[in-house]
Amino acid sequence: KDVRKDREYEALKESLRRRFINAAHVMWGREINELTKNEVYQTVAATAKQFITENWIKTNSAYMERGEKQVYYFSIEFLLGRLLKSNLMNLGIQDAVEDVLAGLKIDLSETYEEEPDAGLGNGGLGRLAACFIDSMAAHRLPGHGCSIRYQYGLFEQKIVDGNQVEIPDNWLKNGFAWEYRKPDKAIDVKFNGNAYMKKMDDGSLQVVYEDPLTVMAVPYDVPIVGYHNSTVNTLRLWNAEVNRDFSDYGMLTKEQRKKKSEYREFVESITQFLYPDDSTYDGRRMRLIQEYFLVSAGVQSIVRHYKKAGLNIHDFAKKIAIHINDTHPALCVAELMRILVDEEGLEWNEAWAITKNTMAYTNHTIMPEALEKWPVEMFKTLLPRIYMIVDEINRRWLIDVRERYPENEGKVHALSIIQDDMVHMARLAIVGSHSVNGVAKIHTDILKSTTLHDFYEYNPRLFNNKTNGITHRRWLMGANPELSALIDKTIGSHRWHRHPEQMDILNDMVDNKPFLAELEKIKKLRKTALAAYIEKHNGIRVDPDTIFDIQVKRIHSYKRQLMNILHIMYQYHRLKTDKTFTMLPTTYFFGGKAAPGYFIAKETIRLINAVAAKVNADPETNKTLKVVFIENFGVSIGELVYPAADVSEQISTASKEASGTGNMKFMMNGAITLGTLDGANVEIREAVGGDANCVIFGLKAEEVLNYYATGTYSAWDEYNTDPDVHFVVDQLTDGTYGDFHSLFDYLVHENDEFFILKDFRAYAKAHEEVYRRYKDRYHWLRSSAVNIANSGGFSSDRTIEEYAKEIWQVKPVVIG
Ligand code: DL6
Repeated sequence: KDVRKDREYEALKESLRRRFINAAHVMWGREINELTKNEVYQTVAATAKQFITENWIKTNSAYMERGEKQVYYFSIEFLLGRLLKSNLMNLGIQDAVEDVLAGLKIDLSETYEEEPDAGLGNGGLGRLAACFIDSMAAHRLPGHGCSIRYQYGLFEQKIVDGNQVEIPDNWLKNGFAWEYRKPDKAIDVKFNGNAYMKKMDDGSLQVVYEDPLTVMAVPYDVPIVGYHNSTVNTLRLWNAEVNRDFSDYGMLTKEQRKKKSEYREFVESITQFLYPDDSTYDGRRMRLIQEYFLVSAGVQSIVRHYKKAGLNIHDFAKKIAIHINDTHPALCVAELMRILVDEEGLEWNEAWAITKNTMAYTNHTIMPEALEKWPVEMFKTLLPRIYMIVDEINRRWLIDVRERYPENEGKVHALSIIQDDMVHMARLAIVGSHSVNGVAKIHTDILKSTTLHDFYEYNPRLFNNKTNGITHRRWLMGANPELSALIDKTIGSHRWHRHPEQMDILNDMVDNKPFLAELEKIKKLRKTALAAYIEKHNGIRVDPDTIFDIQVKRIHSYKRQLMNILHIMYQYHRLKTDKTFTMLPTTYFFGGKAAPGYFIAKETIRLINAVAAKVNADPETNKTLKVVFIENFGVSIGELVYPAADVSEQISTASKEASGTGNMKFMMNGAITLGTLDGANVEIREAVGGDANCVIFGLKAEEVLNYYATGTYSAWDEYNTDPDVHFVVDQLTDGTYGDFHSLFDYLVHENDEFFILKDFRAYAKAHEEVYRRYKDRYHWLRSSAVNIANSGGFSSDRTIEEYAKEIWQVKPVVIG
């Protein structure tokens, strides 16, 4: 059997070698040894695509022929990162490609570095969407992504003199190796103009939509490869282009030319940036344009494909599920109604039943500023027909509400989709869906009891929880191959690759000293790799024998990077002034981007870098305490960072982090969570058997919500009652690190909206607890092993199975 396997492997290598050399000839007209590194990367991708496309074609025809229900996951963000490594892994040819390239004196791991991160998202929400499409393909589910092909991804972050500077992320400059442009599948999307109902001769009413501005949406399809199966699903990214009848300028007058070029400029701006500047009216309007562009192109193309398959429009909801990922694609509700009523001629009631049964919505935040709403005037001008539909949905909905709550205009106010001249997108998504879910147990509970309480009370059955997950293939098998190999060896099988919950077999090994020793070695290896990266990129030497305490995520006040750095300032002060103070040598890492217009977040970055500069330069203490800000944190750097952590900082103000997913990536790689009882931390704590294997501190969600409700929190009192807090906060203005009046005022005079001062003392104690545990090497490693063993439930494979069964009712389709 082994001989046969060897032969098969040799044959695979030979076929890969031929395909690779052939691809180089076709693409570049040159020999391999003449290619640049980037050309090598593109050639390896082209070689992989030869395997992928065969299965892609098979998958698409199977879906078309068998007519099984399909899911479309609409998300304005898909934070894919790089695809070469995961595609090779999913195809099962990673080792063979590595061997073939080595034979040609090419290093595959260097080749990976040539791929730009597809940064079509800004954080957890977009990365979740990327994990979900990976898991759908791995589970053979007919599930596709639908998003925008932004010309520029999330900005590249540079740190200049301690400050964040944003550089446009021109990720497409060398092309995107994985996309396929499909101009024949383009869709017209209409904006502006005039819409009204016209009475016809027979007395019926007909919609008229005059003088719209038409934009052509061209799909770029990206294959999404299933893990060791033949499924290849599709992520469809829409690009805005000038319309087909956009003729050349030759015959036009000056005025007409000007109009044409303004039109071109407008169209091209639609898919230019991931985040239009939302501090201006025009920026916000552009975001609404993007949302409708995505929704209209996506839903129209689904209906067109559906009809092409010969299916009956009345059965639409039996065959199609559309997922609304956060409020950005909420207009899917109105767009499907438009198509069903205006184009397919269905009665309103039937169209509404189909729409509701098709749509499902996920809420990802309770932060009020992220619950989108649009001024009626902006909405109506931009989307006149869609506004009429939303208005009618709301009119009918409020009839039901008033019937249910007679004489209760308070309820009408709380539930109305259009209220105070604003269109509320979450409300539209809820009213138009058959399922509303939160992303962690505590988050769903808060939605029910607080944020969406009125909707929950109206229809409790609508609400359900689906705790987030991450793909263990990227975040463990890909990012930490040594740990993955140790798990294979220890469990004695690869079955956990497909069934990550089987990692719980490792619970039998958590007291096994040789196993723990191997775990320790692997952690050291990963810490050394991160240290080498930091030395190269930051010029800072860090010692892998110190504790690696890491907080990487978007910089946001509620995530409380500020509390972390204040605590480091406190430790530094104690080290310098108090001979009795002891701590274990620690390297603190921060990484994350601040929104360009978010002043406090940018000030926090500036403070972290100011503290780092001072502390790292102090020979008296820098063996014990170092601080590193990792520039331009994103998916690929994350793959290096998560496996290297000893301590995972998850310190958001309780109730504010809907779930978090970084917490899961750290846990799966054996870091111990130091966190509040917020988001999925609560379930991580449960999974590892309570406080023995994580360190929990701080205010509970009920306490936080109670402070908000009663307005009884006083940061001023905290500042004045705890001398350590007082001292460290004063350092923001006394010149120790520079001038940070901004942060001082935010904490002391603007009442510290995320309870940093209140939780400071408990946070400091939690660090002492970490040191106490870390000193006991055996118990620390045991905890690390317990975290790994119980992380399988946080794989997005589990999450996706729940969505498939409980929300979408879709089943796997076996290809091949
Ligand atoms: O559900 C994915 C992710 C959660 O893990 C984070 O806790 C949550 O903050 C994030 N939500 C958003 C929504 N927009 N905002 N703010 O990004 O979703």
